[in-house]
Formats: sequence, C-alpha cells, structure tokens
Amino acid sequence: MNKFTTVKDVANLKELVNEALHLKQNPYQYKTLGKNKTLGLLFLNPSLRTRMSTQKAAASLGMHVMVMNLDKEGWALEMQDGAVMNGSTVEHIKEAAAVMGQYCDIIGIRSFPKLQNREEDYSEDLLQKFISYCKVPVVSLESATRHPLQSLADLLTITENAPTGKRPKVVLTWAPHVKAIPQCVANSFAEWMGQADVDLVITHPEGYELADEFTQHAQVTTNQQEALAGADFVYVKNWSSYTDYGKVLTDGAGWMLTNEHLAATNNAKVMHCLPVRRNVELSDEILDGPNALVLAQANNRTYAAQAVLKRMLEGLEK
Ligand code: SN0
Repeated sequence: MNKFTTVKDVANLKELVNEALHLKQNPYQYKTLGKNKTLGLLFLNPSLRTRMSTQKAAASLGMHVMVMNLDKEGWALEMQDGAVMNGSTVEHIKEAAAVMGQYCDIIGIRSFPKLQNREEDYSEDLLQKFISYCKVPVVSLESATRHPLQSLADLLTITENAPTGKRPKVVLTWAPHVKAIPQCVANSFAEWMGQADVDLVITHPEGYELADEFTQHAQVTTNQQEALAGADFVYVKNWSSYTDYGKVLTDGAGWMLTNEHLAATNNAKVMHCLPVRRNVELSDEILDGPNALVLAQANNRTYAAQAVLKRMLEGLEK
C-alpha cells in the first residue's frame, strides 16, 4: 500500500479488517517490522485521537515518530504553481514535501477543508500535491473530503458489535452543531459502509445532501424517525451543507439523538467519531448510557492505524 486516502486505496477490505482485529489481539507481533523507519505526522489542524493512536500504532511496530504541527511551527506554505512568493507564504509545497520525504519513510498528513470554495476543497489539492512531491507512502489523517483511518476504526467497531446472523442496518444521522463542520467523516463513513456487508441509510434535514460519489450505495431520507426504525447502529455526525457549500442551514431542533429517538431502533449501538459537543450533537443520556460505542471506536483507531502502517512497511521492504 503506498497511499491510504480513501477506501479505494484498499485492495481487500475484509483482509485489512481481519488484520487490524488480529493486531488488536497481538499488538507486538511485528515489533521489529518498523525498526530504523521513521513516520512523520504533519498537522495543519488540531488532533487528539489521530495523533496519539497513530503514534502508539507506530511505536508498536518499532517505528520512530516525528510530529510536526505545520500550521503553528512550520513556514507558511505556498500551494500555487508559478507563484511569485512576495507575500505571506514562505516556502513552496514542492520543497517542503520533498524535504520531509527525505526525513521520513512514511508520512501522515492532516489538512481540513477551508469550507469556502467547494471545487478547491474537493480537488484535494494539498493532499495530492503532497503525495506527488514527497515521494514516500502517505496516510491521510483527515483531508479536505475524507477521514479514512476513522472509517476503518468504525468498520472494526461495527464488525465487533454486529448482531449475529443478520446483515446490520446502519444509520448515519446528521446532528446539530454550533458551527460549520467538514463533510469528511460523513463522506468517508458512507464510502466505507458502501463496501461493507451492511445496509446503510443516511438521514439529514433538507439541504444537507452529501456528494453522490459517497452515497450511491445508501438509501437517503429526510425523515429521521423512519430511518431509525430497526437500526442496529446509529452513527451520529454533524456536517455543513455540501450543496450550499460550507453553510449551516438550520439549528436542527429535534435532530439531537436522545433515548426517545432510540425507541424505534433495534436497541441500536450509538457511534460518534469524537470530539463530540455534549447536549448539542448528542445527549448525555446516550453518551453515558449502555449503548454508546464512542470509546470503543476511539480505541480501535490504534489498530486501524497499525494495520495501515504495517501494510506500508511491508511495501517498503520490496
Ligand atoms: C472535525 C470534523 O471533521 O468533524 C474532526 C473530527 C475528527 N471536527 C471538528 O472540527 C469539531 C470542532 C468543534 O468545534 O466541535
């Protein structure tokens, strides 16, 4: 594997899931695989789970890790080809990525969308340029449109908690928020569930339709109550509008999941990628209740990252 940016970069999803679940039981089985190999983790946005779980995963594989908060500690990066750099940007991504590629055997990078210009965000300009200039395998730590390590961890969590002998019904429900949030987690979750053995239903208020490329395998409805009927898993997430790009269109009154909403489900397990705004996106009673899987998801971030890094390290040896 020489890049991990979307489910499309995974040749065999079942094998990757099994590998991650195996690593969860045997985290130190490959503790020398990454000996003398360096992982660079580059952040242009905040991170808690992604940073700590990926660092832990790399350590369990024997890798050396360097973390760089590029937004705060690096030079301001120029992205534009042919730019006359007489303004605020200090170095071009051509040099910055190439230099970091010389220091690292694998690089992870996080860069959220700016939510100003849809074409720009959805072109994944920074991620693609970074991949082409750094010349080493790249793991997305959440890009402008996707969060694949989160989705792999979510799939592990669903696999571990699925009811036996039944194809699980998984509902992705929009939730309220106080500010404009990327579509990444929702896009990715839909994209990955589309390749898994689940029935996916997506529900959101009008105006929050996600891009077709992510939702083509899902049933989509604006009726949350109807969507929740018989659900085995409910994935809660806010996102800003894709059609009216980056806008918050409603306060979403009534959309925050409470125990009352769960009554129509099949005693559904409730998921969220975290960080979660309590009593805005998701109620205390659910987060503190027996059906919440949020900590299990966060725990699985480590094994998702470890499986991906292991594949990349194996690729380096060839
Ligand atoms: C990010 C998102 O894409 O939803 C990262 C999730 C892993 N979440 C936020 O930016 C939340 C910010 C907030 O103020 O709640």
